[in-house]
Amino acid sequence: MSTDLSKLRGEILKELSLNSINSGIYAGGWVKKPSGRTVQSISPIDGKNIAAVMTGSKSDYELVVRNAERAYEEWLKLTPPQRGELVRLIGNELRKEKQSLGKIVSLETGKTTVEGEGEIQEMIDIADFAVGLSRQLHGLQMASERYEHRMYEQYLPLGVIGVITSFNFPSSVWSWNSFIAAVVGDVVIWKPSSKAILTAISVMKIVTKVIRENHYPEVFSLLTGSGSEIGNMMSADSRVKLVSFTGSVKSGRIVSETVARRFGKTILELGGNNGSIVTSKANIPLSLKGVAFGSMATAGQRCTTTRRIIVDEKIYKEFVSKLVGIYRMVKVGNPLEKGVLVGPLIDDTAVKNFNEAVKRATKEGGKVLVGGKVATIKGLEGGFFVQPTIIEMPKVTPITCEETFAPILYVFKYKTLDEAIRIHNAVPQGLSSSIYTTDLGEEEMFLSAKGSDCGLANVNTATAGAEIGGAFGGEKDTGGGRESGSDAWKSYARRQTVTINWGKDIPLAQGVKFDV
Ligand code: UN1
Repeated sequence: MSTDLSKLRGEILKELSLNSINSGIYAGGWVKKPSGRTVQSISPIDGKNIAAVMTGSKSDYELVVRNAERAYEEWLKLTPPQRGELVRLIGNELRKEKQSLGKIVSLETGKTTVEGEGEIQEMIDIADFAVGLSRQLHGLQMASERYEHRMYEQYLPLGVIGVITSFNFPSSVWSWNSFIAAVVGDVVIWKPSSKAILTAISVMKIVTKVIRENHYPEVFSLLTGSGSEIGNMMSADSRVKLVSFTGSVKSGRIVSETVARRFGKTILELGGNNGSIVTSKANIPLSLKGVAFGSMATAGQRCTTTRRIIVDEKIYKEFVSKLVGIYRMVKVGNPLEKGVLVGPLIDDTAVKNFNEAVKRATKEGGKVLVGGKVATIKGLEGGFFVQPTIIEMPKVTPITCEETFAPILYVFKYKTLDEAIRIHNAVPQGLSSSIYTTDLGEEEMFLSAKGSDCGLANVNTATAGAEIGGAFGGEKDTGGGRESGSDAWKSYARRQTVTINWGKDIPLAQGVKFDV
């Protein structure tokens, strides 16, 4: 792939059939003149425009919802395995387009080439998972206490659902929700982040081509626009049965309250503030690699990024100094270049937040061990680069309880595992966690009810980098939602308990008699 950005821009736009101005609304077809603002997609690598998108507002919203409702009627005529067949065809097409889509992800979000392609691989993986699932939407059968009665539960589709995604996983999180929801029988309206809008359009072009060529109902729609405007409309609209939201705790709270007022359903994937405990029994080289990946991959902009490590005082000096060494060596720069592991932050606001967090941590008693400053990359002066940063903290302070979307790692020292777990669980968020140890007792303690309070708990691997096969999500301020694998599909369905009397009388439960 070319690392020359101006050349790459032209290549990508051509490969993905993007124009210099694109429609950001798809409702059974691309809407020619959406009624909202035109926004520029900017590459964080050099701060220059890639292409523009005409986004939607209220009138487009109505069009999209009505189209989705019509598509739902058609979708219900297909069986789950037939719906799975569409997802299979989409997965096949994504395999062919993995590189070109990966490039737009890298250009638009600043991910390294392998991470950009990894994003698309995650879509392919969840497509395969959803296809299998389309033949396994199992319910339970219960033993009835009534004679000649049968009881079971079935999972029925919800209808129209809304999926609001963030810039950092700009297409895979959509697919986690949408492919699973689609096989269950739902239809999906996608509100992507305005910071990764071309990725969403490119994905939709591929997905809708498969739909049209194979004559399936238009079950996927795209609705770009302002987060607060479109997000609020979706959250307040009882036609949208479920809103799956990935984003900040602050916005998630508004979505949650608005949807709850109308008794709708939500799946919330909000902030993470993930910690790793490194014990004196850890395999040090393995732990160093795990922490380095967890804290610096995607320039610290994953919900699952390792933001805190809690290290046993017995190995603290050795471990931290080795980690600082790794941080010094890691190459920051153009994420499309070979050997670069840390690309830019998403925009200048993210850089401001980074600077602010470093300043606050220092004020709260922290000592910067490495990094702490904005990075200037030759030839990419307009890009949003910062130095990967380690800050030693004397205790848990307000800034270490916040999620700053940047490569800042706070380091704490502990004496006992109980203390380590206390520090670990002291933050409001509860997404991912890990422990590095070879000691069975330490590992089991971490995984016990007295251990990690997060939705994801890992042993000898990073907080980041989850596979699609598990249910993904977190506790506390992270919002409690579960997406992706395991039985997370149940969130996209309504459960119905069915009782069938196939006898000739009406025996009543609990021995009640009602003879008329
Ligand atoms: C996110 O940051 O919202 O576990 C999702 C990971 C990725 C997904 C992160 N597979 O790091």
